[in-house]
Amino acid sequence: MAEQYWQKELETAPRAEIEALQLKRLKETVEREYAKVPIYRERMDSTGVRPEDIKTLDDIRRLPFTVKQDLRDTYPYGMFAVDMKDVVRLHASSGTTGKQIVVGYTANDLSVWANLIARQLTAAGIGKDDFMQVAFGYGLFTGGLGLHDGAQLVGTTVIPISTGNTARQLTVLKDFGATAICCTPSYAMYLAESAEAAGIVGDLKLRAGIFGAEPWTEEMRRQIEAKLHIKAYDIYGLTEVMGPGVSYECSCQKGMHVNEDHFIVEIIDPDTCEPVPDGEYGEIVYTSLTKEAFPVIRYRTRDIGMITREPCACGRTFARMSKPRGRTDDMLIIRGVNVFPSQIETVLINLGYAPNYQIIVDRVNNLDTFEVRVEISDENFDDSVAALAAREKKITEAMRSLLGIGPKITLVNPRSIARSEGKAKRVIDLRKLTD
Ligand code: DLL
Repeated sequence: MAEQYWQKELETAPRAEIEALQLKRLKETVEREYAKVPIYRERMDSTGVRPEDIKTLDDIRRLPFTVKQDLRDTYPYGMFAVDMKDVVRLHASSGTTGKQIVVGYTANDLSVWANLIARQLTAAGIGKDDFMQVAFGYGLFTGGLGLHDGAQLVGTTVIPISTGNTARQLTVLKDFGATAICCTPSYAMYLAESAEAAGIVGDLKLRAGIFGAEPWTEEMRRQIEAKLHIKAYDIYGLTEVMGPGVSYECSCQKGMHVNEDHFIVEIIDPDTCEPVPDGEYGEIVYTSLTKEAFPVIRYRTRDIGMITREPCACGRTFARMSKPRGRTDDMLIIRGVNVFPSQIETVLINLGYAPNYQIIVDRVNNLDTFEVRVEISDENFDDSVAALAAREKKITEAMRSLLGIGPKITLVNPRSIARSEGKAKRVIDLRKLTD
């Protein structure tokens, strides 16, 4: 029965109850980690904090942060808190920003994870009657198996297609009658364009999509929803903290509910590491409260977002996290101006372009150059050179008024920007090669 994954009493509990549960679990987790993970014990000893010093939730601030480098330094199993014989599965990050990291799960961890995905699917109205196409990558990436286990738990008919082969994805979507799909939002956009081109959108039974694993804007959500005639839900997570399902959207689509019975979220100023008030942007930090094999204390995600603890119209009282605006390491500093790819995307979609773009930054004679390549649609393909130049100018000006800096815009042919089956690569920063 799907209803069992809607834990009304817990998910709508008064904040004081949620926080009491968090404090109890925080104390347990800190004790366990102090006893079992040398790096946590050494850090706590060196700052003079002991597990018994955690008396209130605010005392979390006394605990040291964990960063990705710690996971690399202890690679592969140095931060595991259980004996390897109790670890039943491993996953790993893609390693695109350096050496890969590996994380593990006990049977109980997998069960908690599947339950949290089931909670999310239930909130999105996905259950027994649904056919869910899991087009996230399987294997070491957490997306495929993470969504798979939760979808199976709520009793959907799971279609474990994994990534790639767009023609086959479309055939399966249509012939197997998928009612829900999960993948990256950029791949959803590509599937939508391909379904339009094949003229099969009207034959699809899709009604919901679960998308995440990369930043995407509200504008992009609306485009995907309109093209595929579905409701698109955001899901957030990261390998180090669990995988997908750390937070998720309900049908209000007003931020992602953090699964606060299993995680504590904090927002900090990335420079000073001081807490940032609710409603203000900062770096998102997560502490796991129940994970056995790979617990984390104050993990700095490098994602930029904000949280609110105001109750949601759905009745849930778990804190909500904004869509991450990007990562601290995605933020481009161009001629001294901070630029997030999501800002570029917003301007493009508001001007009627599809979110198919690439940002190219370089340094020539010590000056940053800033170019955005934007795909035109088939309808605009025949525009005259003068009309295209006018379009480019209009985009440059719109970006200048938002960012304070105007990129060179180059309109490129339809479908000429490479599509990704997983996370989209939006930025090419050539300065990193020349620095
Ligand atoms: O991307 C886990 C995942 C799989 C999440 C499927 C959602 C769906 P990693 O490969 O470790 O794990 O990448 C984690 O991706 O720190 C964010 O920068 C980004 N990210 C994940 N979800 C979202 C989202 C998976 N909904 C990194 N919006 C995170 C924006 C996201 N960025």
